[in-house]
Amino acid sequence: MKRFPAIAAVLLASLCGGASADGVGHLTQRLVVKFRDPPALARAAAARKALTQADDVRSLGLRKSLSLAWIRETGGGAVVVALPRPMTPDEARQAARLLADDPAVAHAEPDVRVFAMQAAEPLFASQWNLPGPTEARGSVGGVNVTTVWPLTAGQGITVAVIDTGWTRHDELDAAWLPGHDFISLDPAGTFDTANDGDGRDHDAADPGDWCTTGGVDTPSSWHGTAVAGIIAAQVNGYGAVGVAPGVRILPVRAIGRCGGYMSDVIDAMRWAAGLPVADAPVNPNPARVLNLSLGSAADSPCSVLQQAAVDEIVAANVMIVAASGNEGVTGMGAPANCNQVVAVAAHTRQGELAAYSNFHAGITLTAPGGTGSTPVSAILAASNTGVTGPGLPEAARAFAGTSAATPHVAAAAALLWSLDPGRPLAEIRNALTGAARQWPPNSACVAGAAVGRCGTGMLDVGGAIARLGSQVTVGIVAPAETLPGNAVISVGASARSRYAPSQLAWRWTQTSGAPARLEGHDTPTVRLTLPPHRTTVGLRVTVTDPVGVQTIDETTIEVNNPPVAAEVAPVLAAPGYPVTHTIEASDPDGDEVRFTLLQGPEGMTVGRHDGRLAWVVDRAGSQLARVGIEDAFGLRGKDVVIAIEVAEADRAFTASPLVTGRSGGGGAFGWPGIALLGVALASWARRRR
Ligand SMILES: [Ca+2]
Ligand SMILES: [Ca+2]
Ligand SMILES: [Ca+2]
Ligand SMILES: [Ca+2]
Repeated sequence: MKRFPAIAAVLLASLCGGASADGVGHLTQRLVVKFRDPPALARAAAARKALTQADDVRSLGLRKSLSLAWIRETGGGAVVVALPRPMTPDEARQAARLLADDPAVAHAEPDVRVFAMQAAEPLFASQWNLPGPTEARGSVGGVNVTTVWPLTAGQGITVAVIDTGWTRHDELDAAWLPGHDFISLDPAGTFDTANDGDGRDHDAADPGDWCTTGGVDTPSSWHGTAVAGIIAAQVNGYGAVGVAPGVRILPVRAIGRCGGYMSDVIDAMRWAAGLPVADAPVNPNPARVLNLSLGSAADSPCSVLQQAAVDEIVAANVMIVAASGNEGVTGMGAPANCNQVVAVAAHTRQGELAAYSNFHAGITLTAPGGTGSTPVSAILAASNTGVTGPGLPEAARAFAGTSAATPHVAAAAALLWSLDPGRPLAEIRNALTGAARQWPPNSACVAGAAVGRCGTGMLDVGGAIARLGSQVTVGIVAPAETLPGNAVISVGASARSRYAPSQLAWRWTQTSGAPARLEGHDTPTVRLTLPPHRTTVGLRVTVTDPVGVQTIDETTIEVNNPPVAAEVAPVLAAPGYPVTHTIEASDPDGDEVRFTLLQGPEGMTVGRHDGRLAWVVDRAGSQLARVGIEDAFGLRGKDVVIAIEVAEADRAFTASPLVTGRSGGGGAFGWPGIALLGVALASWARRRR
């Protein structure tokens, strides 16, 4: 058995003080509520709008027996609302659901607290291993986890660190669970390896693992503390931050002075996963992920007993993540070389395979192990000042090796599981391997001795979360009815995502039709000034979440102006004579106008395409005709109503013999200069019979 020593050296200034772990950090006292706004409100003056919204919020609160107060309007036209007290994420979600049930509410969700870890953690700026390569201060080798934190920090998941045990540390005291010490007696009946004066016991505290070989002392490594720190260093305004600062750490001690025994490691693994171990009590906090930053020599195989334990643990849906080893050779010891173990090799800040890292066809992926002894190239990890026994907690030390790479992967698995604890191990593993980024072209993994022996790529936590399936769905709420040209409308979309709407990137674009004017194209609600004439405006919204998962929705808005008829003067007629009258109507879009007779004297017809009314007048008196007009696309205009005055037969007229008329100004017989029938015509008509 051989322990991987931490390549630790430069002591960072011990950063004292700082806040304690922020136990109420995830509470929120706010919701974001989107009302089904009457459109008029959108155009109301700001002050009036605020009053109206405040009233809406108050009455909503009364309806739901929840004291609510208006805070402000969001860019997207939603309203930020204060709750009566701080609520846990679950409570806030329940409150949001309650409000969303109200008919006046289109959407409601908790205003999730977002943490600026960069600002809070003094050493964050040196943690090149955490941001993604395209982020500010990002490095080629970064694991791209900072974008994941607004979503989850790993809450609810336990990671077992099977290592040298725990030490008291401000970064970890809130994360440590009660573990177990599995280091048994040495063959001679001594406690040289255990170094705590006894064999297996319930206390996994790390008494120091200094090792004397050939008369030379290697100082204690505080290896378990460092590995746990890489996973779970807290957001507490002190020191650094871990990959998954919300997870709990189960410290299981299996490595002591100068190493440990594989039999102890196997028992520690079984116990950590919740499987029975003969001389240990049942583990009340089984881990979902086992971190093994340890292993046997690169040429030693996975033993039968070890593989059996691995199989049993994996069958329990627990992931085992193990280091490939630091011998810089082609090969890999146990447990990394056991089937079904996630084997991790180390890459550098630049994405090179680290010179010390073992590489092998069985490697699953690489993660930042760093190099050297300064934070510029190594990984910052929690430590202790003690040279032999424990001294004072030390904020962080530079740490490098496959021991540093492995906990990045274990923490990433915990983050993925925290979002969906029911996921089978294979899906979590596939997400991690599938999303791994390619190494740069000069890496030995791409062009060198290690081709095909570095796994699928470099760990990318954000990508892995995206791989687990797009969680963004978006639906546009657009008016279904046809709208007139130049209308100003708002089109909204609501997104369902693990992220709050304010954390999503919105982009509205027009995909077809005559150009409309878009305002607020990067908010959930876009304001459109429609083009003047008939067209179909294609509209697309693209929503991107912080890890790059993107989804779109599209809609079309029909713009069409109805035909308009000229004003129609009363039509004068005389009984017994054929009459025609043409309705003048036009369409602002230049569309053909179609006419339909809706109501009129018996026998009246209207030309479908020319609007020509024709009928034979049968009796005197006032009558009414109603003609519907629509354009070629079926858009109806205002009905044309025609008053018909039929005079007595013997009444004298002085007019043209033609009994025709045109409504509106274009006709020859416009009202009041109307002269429709004449005596001459009447006589002529009678003669023809
Ligand atoms: Ca002991
Ligand atoms: Ca002990
Ligand atoms: Ca910290
Ligand atoms: Ca039209």
